Amino acid sequence: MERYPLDSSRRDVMKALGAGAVVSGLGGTTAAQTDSGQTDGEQGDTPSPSDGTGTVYEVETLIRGPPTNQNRPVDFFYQPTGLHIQPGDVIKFVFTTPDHNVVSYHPAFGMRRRVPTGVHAFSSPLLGWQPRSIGDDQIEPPAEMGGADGEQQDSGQQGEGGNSQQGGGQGDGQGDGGQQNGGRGGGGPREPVPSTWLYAFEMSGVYDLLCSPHETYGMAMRVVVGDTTEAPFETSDPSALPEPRAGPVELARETLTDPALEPSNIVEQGTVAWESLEAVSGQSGQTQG
Ligand SMILES: [Cu+2]
Repeated sequence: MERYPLDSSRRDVMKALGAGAVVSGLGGTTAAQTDSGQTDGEQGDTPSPSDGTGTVYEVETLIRGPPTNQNRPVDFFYQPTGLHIQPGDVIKFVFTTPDHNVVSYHPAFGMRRRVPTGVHAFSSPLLGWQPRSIGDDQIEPPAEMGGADGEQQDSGQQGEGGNSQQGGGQGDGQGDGGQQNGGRGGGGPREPVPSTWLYAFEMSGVYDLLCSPHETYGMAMRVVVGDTTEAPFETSDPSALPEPRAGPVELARETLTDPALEPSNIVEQGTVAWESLEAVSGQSGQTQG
């Protein structure tokens, strides 16, 4: 897990706020509060990485084949899939592979609440790369997705987002955030520049997050903020979850009830990698549909 010194985290937050869409996506609990909050007036007391004064953690959106479950074309996942942070810390979502988002399980979205009571609904825009990964005239999904570690770079789809279908929120969210990550070379084929999105977790508790396009493929994650490992919702028994319609649906149920994502285990481990999930490592043989 990468950590950033406080100064750099402040810069990131400011940058994201400048992008505009982030503000509207954040609702009440904004990164701005983190930025304006604890950092000033604390001279002389250098914050340590774990004291919750705005430490920035990175979570990547990844795609990797072959799939660890036959009911998905490839694995779509957040890395890490479980993360323990402190109140006031920020997660910087880096869209290393494109076309994902970050959404809270919240009644406002028609789902049963899986974030602490009092937390407003929040969602990132659908984010990805500049240039876009999928041509606007493409109909079928890519035959081969992933090869996770940046291999998409030579897929040759430089799509030239010229007359794009919808600017919408997506356009706003991109831009700024990503530029720091990728060298904008001159000349040759343009390399994808991942977008980034930040969210500050102010309230202690267990947060379940999903990617709307890939929830059915299991793309979900859990953040434990502070030392509250008691979740008011089911975390370990798929059969005790509410109606799938209220979420989590399909393979996200498997992800979020995996023993590796038990809140107490996340707190103990600090970070839980996708590969640590039983459903992924195959220990439990859950891969037959
Ligand atoms: Cu996704």
